[in-house]
Amino acid sequence: MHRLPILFAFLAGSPAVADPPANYYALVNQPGAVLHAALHTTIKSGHVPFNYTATTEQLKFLDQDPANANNVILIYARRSELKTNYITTGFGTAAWNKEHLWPNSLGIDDALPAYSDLFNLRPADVDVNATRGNFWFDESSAAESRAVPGSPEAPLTSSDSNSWEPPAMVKGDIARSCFYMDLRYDGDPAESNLQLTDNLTLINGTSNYMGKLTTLLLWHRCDPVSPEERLRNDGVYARQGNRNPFIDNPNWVTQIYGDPLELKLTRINPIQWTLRWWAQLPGAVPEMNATLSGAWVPVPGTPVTSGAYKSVTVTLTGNRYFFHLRYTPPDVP
Ligand SMILES: [Ca+2]
Ligand SMILES: [Ca+2]
Repeated sequence: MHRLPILFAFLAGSPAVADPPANYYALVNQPGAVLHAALHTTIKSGHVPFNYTATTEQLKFLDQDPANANNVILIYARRSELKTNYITTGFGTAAWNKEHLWPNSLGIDDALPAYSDLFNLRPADVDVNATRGNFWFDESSAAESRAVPGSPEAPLTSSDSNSWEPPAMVKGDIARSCFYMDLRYDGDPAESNLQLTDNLTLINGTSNYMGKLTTLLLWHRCDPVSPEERLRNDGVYARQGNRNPFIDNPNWVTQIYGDPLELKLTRINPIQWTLRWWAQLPGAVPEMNATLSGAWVPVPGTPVTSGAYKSVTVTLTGNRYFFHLRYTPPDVP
């Protein structure tokens, strides 16, 4: 089992690829600016959408195999495939088409500019694309008929009866694309208000919801921004005129959506404290470091769920305690 101390994950600054223009995020720094609104306005202005057909040629550039200019890298299969094997209908072992990371049927519905937004499009194997369908992103659950791999042609994926789990090396990229879509599309005239949620019952073909928010926040931490992702951000900016702020400044994710590994301590009397954390963390019960020895142990007691949080009451006497929450990703795939 691999254990990833996400709490301490360091969002390293990558070697500069091409930083955003000096004034690109100027609205954020204006007096009284609200981050979400300022970023929404910033990334909407200058966005000139392609027509959908034209995006194919854009992806051939943006997702080109760095080792072979004749090929693109397929997002879930992680296969280098000939650019010429692009198809618009039908199936084929080698064929690829365009995947909407935020599924078209979940609030995009063929409408520009969201339908052709290059931040949301990736080359994908046609069969894998069909298998992913419009599932939301989440960790695959054994209780919901987990399949490993999610598709025979995508060995690093898994799926279950309602969700899709991509390869680890693109989990963060995909999460940041979803954060971008939520931020970019806020219900302005002729545009949907796309919304990420943990309430999976809201996600259907007649709403604009997509998930799962808490899992995507963890994936953002597990798979930090890479130089390749920053290059792609620059490439999209050069083509459709706007940027993904969550690639330029990964800390904005927490500032807008909160910290999924937040652990809140509330003192209720001289020796008793309540520990509170997000209820929607996937997988098993989180662990915390609550001992002077530094050992990681399961959260003590039986957590009580209330709204968006779980909590336990602990008794602490005589020592200093350090509490950190750790989330351990499942072993699959
Ligand atoms: Ca990545
Ligand atoms: Ca939105």
